[in-house]
Amino acid sequence: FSIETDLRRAIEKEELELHYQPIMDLKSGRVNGFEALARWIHPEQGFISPVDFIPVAEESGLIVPLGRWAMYQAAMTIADWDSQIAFHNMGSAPKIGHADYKISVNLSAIQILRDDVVGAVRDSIFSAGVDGHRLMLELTESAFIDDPDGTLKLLNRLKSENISLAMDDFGTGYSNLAVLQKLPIDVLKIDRSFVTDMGQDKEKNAIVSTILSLAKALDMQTTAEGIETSNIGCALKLLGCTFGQGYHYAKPLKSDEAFQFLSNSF
Ligand code: G
Ligand code: G
Ligand code: MN
Ligand code: NA
Repeated sequence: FSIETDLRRAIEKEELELHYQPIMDLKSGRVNGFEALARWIHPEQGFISPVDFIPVAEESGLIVPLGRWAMYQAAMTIADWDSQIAFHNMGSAPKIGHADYKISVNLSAIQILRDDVVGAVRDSIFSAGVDGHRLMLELTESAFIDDPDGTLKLLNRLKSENISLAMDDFGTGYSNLAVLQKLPIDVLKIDRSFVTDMGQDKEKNAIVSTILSLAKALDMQTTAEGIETSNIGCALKLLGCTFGQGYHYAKPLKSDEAFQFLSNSF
């Protein structure tokens, strides 16, 4: 069996689905949004992890249709959940959900080089009829290695479409602070390798505190990834981290479970 051949078919036949991991506003305790994570249920092989198929998609160029599919799916999900919430809240039953959550989609560095990302994003938000700021794109520092000027231009064009932007896995890559200062990034996502055991590890705790101060100086919000205990969540809230994501709140959820989670967060 070949991942590449089967992945081409999987994208056409809709064997892929997006799961959604809640991202919490640490101050209010409400859901701020969800990170969309691709899942592949292969008819014979069963579950295949994105850790295995995303690299193949990147090498083969299939990341372009896969990335477009993910953006479109995420935008349609926002439209679907919005209309379910609006419909429910017209009635007299207790209100559910809230109107301004975001869904974020991971963007691979190769997509930036090979696809017209602005065109793809425009198609998605236009088809779904949702405002650009509801869709967040997560990119990693590696996107700046091959073409820093092109990537900066792309981010500025996305921002002029009102798209929300996050820097993913921050702290693990090539952190050029001079470049970071120029980027129209809304959120810095602190990599989970620093967060998960910051309780037992003074150095990791210091790294997280430093990233939080840096983000504050640059007027960016922050998301800590990989929060697995309530103690770490509380500590991060006290340190001024804006958002939190991790198994302590929820793992990535199927679409209907994610909608339930949102409904319960009024
Ligand atoms: O849940 P987790 O095992 O899902 O994800 C593993 C990795 O796969 C993460 O680094 C995540 O960023 C990446 N990933 C998941 N879905 C997508 C996607 O739709 N596009 C890209 N480019 N990466 C994804
Ligand atoms: O690389 P990126 O940050 O896009 O990928 C997120 C990855 O982290 C996904 O594989 C997701 O399933 C995983 N993840 C999310 N929350 C936790 C957590 O609390 N602990 C661990 N170990 N992994 C997590
Ligand atoms: Mn991510
Ligand atoms: Na990450």
